Formats: sequence, structure tokens, C-alpha cells
Amino acid sequence: MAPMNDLLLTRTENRVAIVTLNRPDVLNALSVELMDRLIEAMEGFDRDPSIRVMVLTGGDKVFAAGADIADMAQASVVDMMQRNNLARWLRIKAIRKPIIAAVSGYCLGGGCELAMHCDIIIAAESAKFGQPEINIGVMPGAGGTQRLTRAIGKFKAMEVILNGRFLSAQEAFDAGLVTRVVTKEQCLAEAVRLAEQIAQRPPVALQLAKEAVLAADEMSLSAGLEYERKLFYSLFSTDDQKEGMKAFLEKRKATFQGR
Ligand code: DAK
Repeated sequence: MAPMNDLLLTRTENRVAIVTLNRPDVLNALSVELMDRLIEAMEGFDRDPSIRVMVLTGGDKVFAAGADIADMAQASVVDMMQRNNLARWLRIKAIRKPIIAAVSGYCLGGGCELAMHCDIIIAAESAKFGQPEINIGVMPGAGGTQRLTRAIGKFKAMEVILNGRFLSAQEAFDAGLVTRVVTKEQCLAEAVRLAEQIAQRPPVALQLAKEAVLAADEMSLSAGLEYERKLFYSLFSTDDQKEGMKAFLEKRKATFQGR
């Protein structure tokens, strides 16, 4: 466990890494430094064979209220371009292991975009999702216009992005942005419980299945089906496929090695 004054807390249990944003004084605003710490931690867990799933949370009060406005308020176009933030977000997008977001409280702007880089979103009833960048003179810049629109559709996304309206956890669930809504007390525990279940699945199949689902946003249906089929066939070169099918036929639980 990292020290309590650290920007980012991490711990691991049962092959799950739990990563906690920890700038409560500014509602976990995503400063450049925090983003860099987050990316380093996630890339480290992505490389670590003892970890199979990550849970990302901001604690039980707030997920993240967006990028740090104080970092950007006086920036010029050139400053923004030189910070090359897009490259940071691409590194999060490139994480291959499943990531579950446990979202309580505000999940806004870059915070909502961060949650949408995750693969599953468990929301507390207190969660509020939004892209309020319009209120500070800008617009989403880390995929909000694209990922939110794909998740909830054009007409709901337009209201959220053009008018800065927050969606409650229940509205976000009804619209398709959220996997499950639970109480605030259950939120992290539910995300960890789900992560521990997923962590028992074969890691290579998990990685390729995540890749295939994400490809659905990038490809035509026929190209996506073709891609899926190739990934499916490739799994027949893994020990875990042999073990999984053999264990089924022998009516025992499979033990997956990630090979
Ligand atoms: N940045 C910096 N500080 C923030 C912050 C933020 N995003 N959100 C809150 N804080 C700070 C407040 O300034 C306040 O600090 P003190 O005054 O105590 O020093 C403290 O956190 C508590 O906030 P409030 O006093 O405002 O708390 P309330 O409960 O009254 O209101 C709120 C909560 C979430 C409604 C409010 O804080 C709020 O509206 N926050 C801003 C939300 C927002 O506009 N988010 C979008 C930020 S822009 C990029 C990619 C992505 C982005 C940028 C670039 N590239 C690829 C280039 C992303 C941009 C954004 O996310």
C-alpha cells in the first residue's frame, strides 16, 4: 500500500489490482502528474503476470471531477499541444487486461472519459456522470463526444454534452453507460467481487475477448466478424483452451495458466 498522502493508491489481492485516485481536496481532478502516475501503475499491472484484472476507483465520495482546470486555465493552444495529452489517453486505451471502474459521486469531464476507457462500470447510486466542459468554454477532449455517443446514443449524448447535464446512476444505467448500480457501501466491493470472478477466467482469452469487443467500435460488422473469427481460432493454440475443454469433459474446474 502506498502512503496516504500519495496521489494514487494501489493494492493487490487475489490477482486483482485496485487503483485509487487520491486527490480528494480537488475531487480527484486529473492533473498531469496524477495521469502519469495512473498510467505508470496501470501499465505495470498490465505487464505483471500475477495480476489479471484491474479495478479503478476514486473512493466512495467522488470518482473524478475531470481534468485539473487550474492546470489548463492559462494554457495556450501551443501549451496544450505540447502537453500531448492524447498520447496519455492512448496509453490507457492500450491496456490489455480488463479494467472495472467503481464509480461513486461525481464522474465528470475527463473523469467520465476515464471511466469510459474502462471495460465495465459499477456505479453507486450517488454517481453523477457528465461532460460539463461546455460550461468552462470548451468541449470533451479525451473521447467524450465519441464514446458517450456510442454508449448512450446521439440524442441523449447531445443533451449531456451541449447542456452539461449530469446523468444520475440510474439514468446512466438505463441509457447503457453503466453495467450495474449498487449502493455506495457496496460499490467497490462489488467491483472487486466481479474482478475476482473474471480473474479466474483464462487470461489470454480475456485479453482477446476485450480486444474483439473494443474492435466493434472501430470496424464494420463484416470486418469485425472476420476479426473475431481469427482471434477465436488463435485461442486453439493456447494450453488454456485444451485445459478448459478437457476440464469440462472431466466435470472438474479448469486451472488456467495464461499460456
Ligand atoms: N479541476 C480543478 N479543481 C477542481 C475540479 C477540477 N476539474 N473540480 C473541483 N475542483 C476543486 C474546486 O475548485 C474546489 O477547490 P477549493 O475551492 O476547495 O480549493 C474543490 O475541488 C471542491 O469543489 P467545489 O467546491 O466546486 O465542490 P461542489 O460540491 O460545490 O461542486 C462540482 C462539485 C463537481 C459540481 C464542481 O466542483 C465542478 O463543477 N467541478 C468542475 C467539473 C468540470 O467542469 N469538469 C470538466 C473539467 S475539463 C484533454 C483531454 C481531456 C480533457 C482535457 C484535455 N486532452 C486530450 C488534451 C478534460 C477536460 C476536463 O475534464
